[in-house]
Amino acid sequence: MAYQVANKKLREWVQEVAEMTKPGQVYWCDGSKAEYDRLMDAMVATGAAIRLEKRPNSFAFFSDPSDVARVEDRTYISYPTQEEAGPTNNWVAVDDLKKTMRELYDGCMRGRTMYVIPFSMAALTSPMAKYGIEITDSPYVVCNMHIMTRVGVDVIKALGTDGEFIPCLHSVGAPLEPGQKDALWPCAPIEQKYISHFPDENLIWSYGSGYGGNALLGKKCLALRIASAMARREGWMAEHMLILRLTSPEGKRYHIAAAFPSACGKTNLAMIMPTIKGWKAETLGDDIAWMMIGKDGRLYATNPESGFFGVAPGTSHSSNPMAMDTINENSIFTNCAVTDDGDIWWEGIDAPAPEHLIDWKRRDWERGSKELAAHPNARFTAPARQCPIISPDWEKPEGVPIDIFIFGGRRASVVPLVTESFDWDHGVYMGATAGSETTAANIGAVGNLRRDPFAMTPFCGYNMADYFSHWFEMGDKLGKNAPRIFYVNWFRKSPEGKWLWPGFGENSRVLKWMCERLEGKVQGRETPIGILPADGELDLTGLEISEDYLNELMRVDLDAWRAELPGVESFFAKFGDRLPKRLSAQLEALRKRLA
Ligand code: OXD
Ligand code: MN
Repeated sequence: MAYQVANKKLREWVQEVAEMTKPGQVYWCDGSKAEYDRLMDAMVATGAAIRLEKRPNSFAFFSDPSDVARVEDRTYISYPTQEEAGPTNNWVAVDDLKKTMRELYDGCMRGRTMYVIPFSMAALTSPMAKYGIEITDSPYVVCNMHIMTRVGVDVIKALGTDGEFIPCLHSVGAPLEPGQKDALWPCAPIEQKYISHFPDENLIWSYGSGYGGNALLGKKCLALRIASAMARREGWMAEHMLILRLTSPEGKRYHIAAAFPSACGKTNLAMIMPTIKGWKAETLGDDIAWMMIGKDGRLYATNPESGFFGVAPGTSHSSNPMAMDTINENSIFTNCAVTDDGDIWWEGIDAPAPEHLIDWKRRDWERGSKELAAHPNARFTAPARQCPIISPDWEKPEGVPIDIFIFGGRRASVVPLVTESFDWDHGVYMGATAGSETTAANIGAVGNLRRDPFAMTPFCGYNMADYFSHWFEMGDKLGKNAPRIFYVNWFRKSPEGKWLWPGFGENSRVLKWMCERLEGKVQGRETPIGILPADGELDLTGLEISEDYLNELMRVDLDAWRAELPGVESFFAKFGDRLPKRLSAQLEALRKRLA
């Protein structure tokens, strides 16, 4: 051990895990650049990583073809009873799940190094910070954690002799026998993968996958699943939301937190370049918001992460120039294609495909090939501080006060471009009934409509019905300080299947309307589903959009909305008596307004 660890519970837990997993050696991480460089050099030497000549200190990795995304079917929220996990989570009883996983963990790190990673979610000095210790046998995970979280000896110091930490155990589940050649991306077969959470103990056990949220346990496992359960107990919020600051030409600041399911352009919105004159945006977070009520009664948000783990395909200088500038250096690319001159490439990047690439399956790829060169869920891992529009306040310990919540999803029809809720309860209904057509970020069928309340379906660490109640309770506590709530759909299509709205930087027009609603500068138009922009309220200066498209974007198709009601009703029915009455009352009120 390169440093002293005064925390007895931590020392004992590490020893207990080492006895169970039987690694070749144990290494305590210090979070230093030297450590990062050493691990990367070693991975380049084995061929697991490729050093990219064109991007300083950047590396490409390729996963096993079976290990390319979060595995929701193998993700468990484990309580003594299934009722506590609720109908949207996979559940196995605590003792049974632990028994199964202990058998898998037994000797699973043989022949490998066991790394102990002390990390903080949120700036160490933030009142919202939570400390975690991830134990992993993957050096790739260590390097990603260096970027995504604050790793270092400072966390060990902050823990002192008896500070609380969240134990996060991870193994790729591929022990090495003496003399056995390691795989370039070791992992276990799908039926042995387990991403397990024990919220009563603030405990995470992950086995068998090395990819993203399955393995970088600070992100979805800690900062959402475990944190959401803690937040409910402690009266705060852990949400799957980006955080953005918008400044008006008059210099007034608005803070926006927005929840979208995976791959709905969340990172693009987080790094938006407004196309409307005089408005400026700053990024504070692209995926997760932790929010607490401040002394002034407002809701303050902080981004617990320190990096971006963004979807690469489709990212370009036109879709997200700020992301492109963020990933010029010190970045990790996973499942992107690699060019002959040592750069990365993916479908939808600015440059046309070169004649030859190494594709994400490490095969030669020729231009014109029918196969995708990059996996649709290929990712970049990049330090948040490298984002050119990162807010100077992104690490402010107390966070920023939220004015606006946005929910949304990917809907080709039915849902208009923007709708404001009538009040908090109606906003909670909007969040609770949010739906999206599925994409490649989650393993499963692509293109089905899935109800994804608050974009939290895969991330809520307790019964979702109780989570809805928690939203109502937070609204009651916030009272007149509660953020206003809006619902957006950037993805509506014409009957011919054409996008109606240009999206990206043009979404700033919609954000401006929201800010003007807060100021009472625009009246909006009341409809049965909420408040929409009245004619002429959306600033379309300089945008070419046909009248037909605009009308279709703003159309409230009452028949289509009525046709959605049975789906919402059966979705709500899943929660039985636990569903808050205030939510069923909202459904009834909507039914009446649509009648
Ligand atoms: C993500 C996700 O990776 O939500 O952020 O899937
Ligand atoms: Mn996400």
